[in-house]
Amino acid sequence: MEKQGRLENKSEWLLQHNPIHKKVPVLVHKRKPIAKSLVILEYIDEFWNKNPKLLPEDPCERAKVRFCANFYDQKLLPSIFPIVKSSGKEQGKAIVEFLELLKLFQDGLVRYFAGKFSLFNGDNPGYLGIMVGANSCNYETFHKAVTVEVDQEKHCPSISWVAALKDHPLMKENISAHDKVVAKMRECFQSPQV
Ligand SMILES: N[C@@H](CCC(=O)N[C@@H](CS)C(=O)NCC(=O)O)C(=O)O
Repeated sequence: MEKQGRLENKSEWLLQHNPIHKKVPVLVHKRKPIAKSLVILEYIDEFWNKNPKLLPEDPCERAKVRFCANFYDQKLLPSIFPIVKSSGKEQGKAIVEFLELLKLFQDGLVRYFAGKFSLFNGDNPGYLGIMVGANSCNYETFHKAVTVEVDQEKHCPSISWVAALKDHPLMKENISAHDKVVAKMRECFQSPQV
């Protein structure tokens, strides 16, 4: 098993509660484990069934939001690991591939939602907002830990959405402290650049 980006010494608890993927997050509710971020969000939305819901009511809008969240989870996030695991030319190539996927994601949001879409559902982050926010609100820690910086103006037109998410009290409450995350990332990635 590759070391970088992996949790070492997985606990008995994790192996018991998520024996298939052996990954976090896992939500245990009523003694039953529910694994995978997006599955957990859908479970919360359905179990508590409170308004505003995390997913939109309209089936077509729901499908679009789910599609984008899946792309983010399955394509965009995994494309970060090759950046972390490489250096020099290889890292340059990994960055280009990541930026192509980032562009596809951002253009897709604009096209899919015709400028009307927001990562918020009412006052709070929705399904896609939570997924994007939980990872992107920490982008500065990634820059610091991996010493790779992306030109935001050029590559991240959606950075204003991320800034809005970062400013939200729920995100502020739940995003871990910058220095702590940088230290953890360095430890996990064992980046040759740092
Ligand atoms: N798409 C999955 C990603 C889960 C995932 O990759 N979790 C990482 C931590 S962020 C993990 O547990 N890694 C351990 C490993 O890969 O062995 C989700 O959102 O639940």
